Amino acid sequence: MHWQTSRYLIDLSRPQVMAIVNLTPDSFSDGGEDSGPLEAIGRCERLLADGATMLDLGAESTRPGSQPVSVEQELARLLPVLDGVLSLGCPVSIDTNKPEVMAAALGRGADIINDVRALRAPGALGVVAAHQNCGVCLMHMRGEPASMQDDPVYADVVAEVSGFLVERMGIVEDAGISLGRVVLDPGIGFGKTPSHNIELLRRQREFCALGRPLLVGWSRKGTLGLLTGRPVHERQAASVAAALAAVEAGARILRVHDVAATADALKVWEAAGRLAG
Ligand code: HH2
Repeated sequence: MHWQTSRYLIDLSRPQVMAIVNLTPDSFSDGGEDSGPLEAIGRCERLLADGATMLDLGAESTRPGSQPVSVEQELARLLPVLDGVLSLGCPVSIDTNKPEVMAAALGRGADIINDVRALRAPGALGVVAAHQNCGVCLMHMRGEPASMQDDPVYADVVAEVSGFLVERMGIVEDAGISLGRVVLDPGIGFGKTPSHNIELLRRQREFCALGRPLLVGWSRKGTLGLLTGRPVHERQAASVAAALAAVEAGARILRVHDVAATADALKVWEAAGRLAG
């Protein structure tokens, strides 16, 4: 299975490590690490050396309770880093839900739009459709980041998330975006309780059956804190375990903070698969 993006046709026969690069002062687990664009670009180089196969740049936090930032602020954080990483030889994804930011980033050469709103913001669909071949990640989110964790209720979380993703695939295809450009994400922690998140992992194969590759982001999230009793910076082992469980259940792209640990774990997982096979 492949993923068409602006500059790269990504082969997903092996799981890919998408490195999270938060350019925000308020991200829930790694905000404020970089003091400027040059430091952020240097961090991206290290993430690639550690085994990342793509970068996901985000300049607006979407953690539970976070507040939106203006287009100008998001672009001011994003574009200097984007310009610096486009020459690093890997697909560059932009984590944004604003059509203006999507248009500017795609105009500069970004490969992928990773949208936690699945192109639902007015104008977003048109921006991505107007681009010939950029990739897009459609993620499920119930509600808004500011309030999405206020007691979300589902009759069957897997069925409802699947239904949403199928509907979004139909809408993007009708807008002229071929499905070869699309990957799907159940949106761990976005309007879901810990038991919903665990159910999404237990029954993850049902999302694989939707016909497009699955991207998942378990890294350092609250459900892992609940399972282990650990604060956000002590969730590396839990994050790697969740990533491997997701790969075992068919996920093909892992959105992670702890790149080296995840890449090492994948090497062992792949070797074990070869031995077993
Ligand atoms: N999670 C976050 C942000 N973007 N995109 C996708 N496709 N899937 C996810 O699970 C996902 C995402 C939240 O995590 P993080 O980037 O670490 O935090 P913040 O939004 O505070 O920057």
